[in-house]
Amino acid sequence: MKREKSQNLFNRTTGIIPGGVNSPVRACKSVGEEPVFIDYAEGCMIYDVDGNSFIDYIGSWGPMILGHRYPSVIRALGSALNRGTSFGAPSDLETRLAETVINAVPSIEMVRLVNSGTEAAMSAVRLARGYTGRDVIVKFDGCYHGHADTLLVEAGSGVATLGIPGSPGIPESIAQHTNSLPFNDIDCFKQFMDDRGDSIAAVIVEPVAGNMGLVPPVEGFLEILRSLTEKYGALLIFDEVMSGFRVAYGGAQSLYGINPDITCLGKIIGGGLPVGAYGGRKKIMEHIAPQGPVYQAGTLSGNPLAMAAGIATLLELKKPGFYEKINQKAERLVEGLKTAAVKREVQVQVKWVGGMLGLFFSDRDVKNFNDAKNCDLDMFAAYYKGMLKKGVFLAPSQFEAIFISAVHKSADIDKTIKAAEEVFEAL
Ligand code: KE4
Repeated sequence: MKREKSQNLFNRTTGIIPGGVNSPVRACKSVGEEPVFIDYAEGCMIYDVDGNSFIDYIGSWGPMILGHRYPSVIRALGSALNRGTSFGAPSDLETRLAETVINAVPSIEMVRLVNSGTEAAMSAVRLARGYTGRDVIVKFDGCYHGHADTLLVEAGSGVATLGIPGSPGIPESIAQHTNSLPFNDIDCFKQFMDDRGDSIAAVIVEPVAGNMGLVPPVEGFLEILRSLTEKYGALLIFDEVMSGFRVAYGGAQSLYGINPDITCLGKIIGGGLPVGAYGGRKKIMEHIAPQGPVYQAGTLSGNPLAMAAGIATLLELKKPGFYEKINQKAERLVEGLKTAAVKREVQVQVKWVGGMLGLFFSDRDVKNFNDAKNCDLDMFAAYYKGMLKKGVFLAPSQFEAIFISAVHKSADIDKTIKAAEEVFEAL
C-alpha cells in the first residue's frame, strides 16, 4: 500500500499540529499506525492522497449515515451557500432543524443548537446543576461525553485509547464532583443512589455505549437509571450524540422506551458539518439564557450551512424503511464477521445496535469498560492493520464503534467479510 504522500504530510504536520492531528484518536497510535491523509470521499468510499481507496466504516465517527457527498445534502449546502455562510442572527434554517429534532425525539420539547457534542454535553450538565441547585454528577466508566473538564473522568474514546485516566489540567475541585460508576452494573448504581441520590444533579449516560467499543445496555440498566433519578430528584441525561438518529429515527430512547430529562445530540444532525444540540422538557430548557439564568452561547451556533446539511440529512432518514435497510446491512456484516471468525477459529464478540457495531477479540462477553480493556488489544491492532491493507477503513481503536451507511452495498459488505476472514486466518 503506497503511503509516501501521507507520510510526507504527516511529517510536515506533526511539526505544527500536536500529534499531527486535530483529534487524538485520528493519530492511530493505539494500533501502531500512522494516519493516512484523505483526498476525497464519495458514497461509502474514501480515497487517500496516495490514491488508495477504502470502504469507509468510520463515516466521520458517525455523521455520514448517508455516506459521503449524498446528492440532496450537497444540493442543500449549495443553496445555503448562495444565501451566506454565517449571520450571527437567527435564520429559518435553525427553526426548521429544531422543529425536526423536536418532532423526532420523544423527550425533547425545546432544544438549543450548538457546535459540537462536547458543547452539548457540557451545557446539559450545567443546565442540570443550575436547575437542581446540586453540584454532583454521575457518569459511567468508558462512556465519553466530549472533553469538558467535568466529564473527562474515566472517559472512553480517545482518552481510553491513549490509556490516560482523565487529563492533566483538570482541577481536583472540579473532578471531585464527578463520580464514574461501572456501566451496566445495576446493583452498584442502586447502592450509590441510595447512599447519595439526594445530592446528585444528574446522571449522564450513553444509552448505547459507543466509546468503549460498542456495548449495549443490559436488561434493566436504563430503567433503573430512570427510576432512581426520578426518586431522588436528579436529572437523567442521555448522551445520544452518537446513537441519536443512528440506532433509530428517535434515537436509543425511542428504541428502549425510556424518556430522559435532557438529550444531547450531534454528528448526524449536522450531516457532516459542525453541530451539537441539547434539549428536553420545556420546564427544564426554559432555564437556559436568555429565557432563564443558565448561560450558554456560541458564535456559530445554528450555523446556516450546518443547519442546511442537517435538515437535508434528517429528511432522508425519515423516509419509510430507512432504518430497516440499515439494520439489514448491519446484521449481514455482523453475521459474516462471526462466521468468518468461527471458520478461522478466532474468538470474537461482535455487538451491534442499529447501524453501529463493535468487534472485540475475546472469548467472553463484553458488558463494561473493564471487559473491553481486557480484550486482546494487540490482536485488534493486527486486525486493524490487516483490514486497512485490504481496503477497509475501520476505527483505529478498540474503544470506538464502526458505522454502516445507507450507501454500503451488499458487495461492499461481502468484500469486508472476505477481508476479515483472510485477516483472521493470518492472526
Ligand atoms: P464532539 O465534541 O466530538 O462533537 O462530540 C463529543 C462526543 C460526545 N458524546 C458522545 C457519545 C461522543 O461519541 C462524542 C464524540 N465521539 C468521538 C468518537 N468516539 C469523536 C471522535 C473524536 O474524538 O475524534
